[in-house]
Amino acid sequence: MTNSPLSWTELESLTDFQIDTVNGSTNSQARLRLFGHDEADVRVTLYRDHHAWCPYCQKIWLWLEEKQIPYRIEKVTMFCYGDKESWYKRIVPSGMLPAIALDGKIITESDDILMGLEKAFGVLGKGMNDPEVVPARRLERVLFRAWCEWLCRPVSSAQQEQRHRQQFKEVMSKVEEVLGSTPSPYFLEDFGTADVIFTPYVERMNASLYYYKGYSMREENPRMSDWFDAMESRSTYRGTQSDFHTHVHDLPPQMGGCYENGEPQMLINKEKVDYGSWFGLPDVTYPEPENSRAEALQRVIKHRANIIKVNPANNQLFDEALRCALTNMITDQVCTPPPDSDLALRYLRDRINVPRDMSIYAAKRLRESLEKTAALVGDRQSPPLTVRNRRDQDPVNFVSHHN
Ligand SMILES: N[C@@H](CCC(=O)N[C@@H](CS)C(=O)NCC(=O)O)C(=O)O
Repeated sequence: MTNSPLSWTELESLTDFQIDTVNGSTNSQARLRLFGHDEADVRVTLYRDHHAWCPYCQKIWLWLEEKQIPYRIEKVTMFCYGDKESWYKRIVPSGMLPAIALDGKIITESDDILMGLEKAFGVLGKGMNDPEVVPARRLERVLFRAWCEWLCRPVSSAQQEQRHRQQFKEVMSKVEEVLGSTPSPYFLEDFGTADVIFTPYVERMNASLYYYKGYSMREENPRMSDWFDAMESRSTYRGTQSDFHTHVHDLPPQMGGCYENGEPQMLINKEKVDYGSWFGLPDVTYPEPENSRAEALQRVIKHRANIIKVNPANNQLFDEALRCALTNMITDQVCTPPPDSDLALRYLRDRINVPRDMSIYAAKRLRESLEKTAALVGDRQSPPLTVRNRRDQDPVNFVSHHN
């Protein structure tokens, strides 16, 4: 039997999800992080991008969270999804991210930022210039280049594609060796700077190679898999962690293109990431928290006016369709949306952004209900997400104050 959708007020009564953005665990909504300190203790402002797509920003974000340094966050638009704020260009004329203000002094370049932070607050485990960290940093860049070579260059033959895959796998086996050289799952004996340095790009490699190349980095490399599991045991990492869907569609404009190889496994993986099921993808392995649905519901309710406004469908039609999907997500009842609302529901399904909007499992739950609800009235897919820019995600539609 089919039910009518709950009202917004009824939906609101079904979620009690809330977080303390300032003193609670790592989250992407915070504008201020205190870790129990006074606001007067804040010496650092981190300038990072609105969507948490910038890998170099993630590096600094994770470091500050691990060290529990009180800091402020100012969010800036990346060129690929909107216009750079003029106030930021006055501070950093190139517009590049990340940057920090440390005691009022601006530092750019993520490695220089980390060294500046180390000088002010001490190292995280072993520091940037430690003789054990330096080779790990170098290896990260070698892996990065092998990844770019494979993912971001069009090839003219299957042999060339094979060569790029082989080159990447060779570097990966060195990474496996380093990870296996200590009893801990981390790069060195203990968690530290080396792990923070590797985090942003291995997360993006795992997503993009699965989707564009049919290569499952986390599943094919046991030490890497242990490393991801260990990272996911840290609430700091969980708070910054993105998912496959977000990454595979945020990378093309940032990287200047990502190339599919069209192989059978790749086609299977792509289908899963784009159309579901999102459960069971090797983007996360810790168990789903009990409140994932409540989180998704609370986040949509909070931003519902803007979510409805930016959707191409008629507002009234989408309002009802969205409530149907949320009703289904939170009550498990089937709720048929208005006719022709399938495209509108899938438009949102394709634009949930992790961790900006919600955490990884909450996003999976929401995508699943949007898709299930859409499928009740149609099988139309909205046009593929654009690859040259993501102006469909311009934060001006969501942010009302100065930044
Ligand atoms: N070498 C720099 C690279 C930083 C970088 O490439 N930042 C990109 C984003 S990940 C950027 O700011 N691009 C300009 C933009 O997208 O607006 C660092 O380590 O900080």
